[in-house]
Amino acid sequence: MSERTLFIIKPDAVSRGLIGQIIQRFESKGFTIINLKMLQFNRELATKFYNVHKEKPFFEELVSFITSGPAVAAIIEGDHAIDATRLMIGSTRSYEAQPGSVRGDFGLGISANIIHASDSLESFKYESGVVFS
Ligand code: 3AN
Repeated sequence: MSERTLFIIKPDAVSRGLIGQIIQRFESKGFTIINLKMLQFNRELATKFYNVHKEKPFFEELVSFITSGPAVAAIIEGDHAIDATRLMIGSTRSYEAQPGSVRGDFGLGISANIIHASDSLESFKYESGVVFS
């Protein structure tokens, strides 16, 4: 079942020069890149993007981190893209993410955790609308 998902390479990964290595993993896995762009989140865009987390205690940290530097957004397509991508990015807390996953191989942080990916079709529709409109 071919579907699309969105991932965001976060400012920590961009500043560390990991864009190429991260995108390559998704290409090597067999996904097709449908859309790709570099962007700078401002507060307004970040607040909209992270709307589901607005009541969470870490919301401010989240907004402040995602706006701290440029990010890269990608829409990819392939079989089971949403679930496969979530598996490939690894657990939210990078220090406990499986080696072999993007977070497991490249990061240690929670807010600064290298990559975001939509966790459902509904999130994909919402998040890709926010980032690519
Ligand atoms: P994921 O990105 O793995 O789907 P979510 O949706 O639970 O994780 O959280 C969204 C983002 O919020 C995470 N990517 C992470 O950057 C941040 N986050 C989650 N939990 C915490 C926390 N306890 N402290 C700081 N930031 C957090």
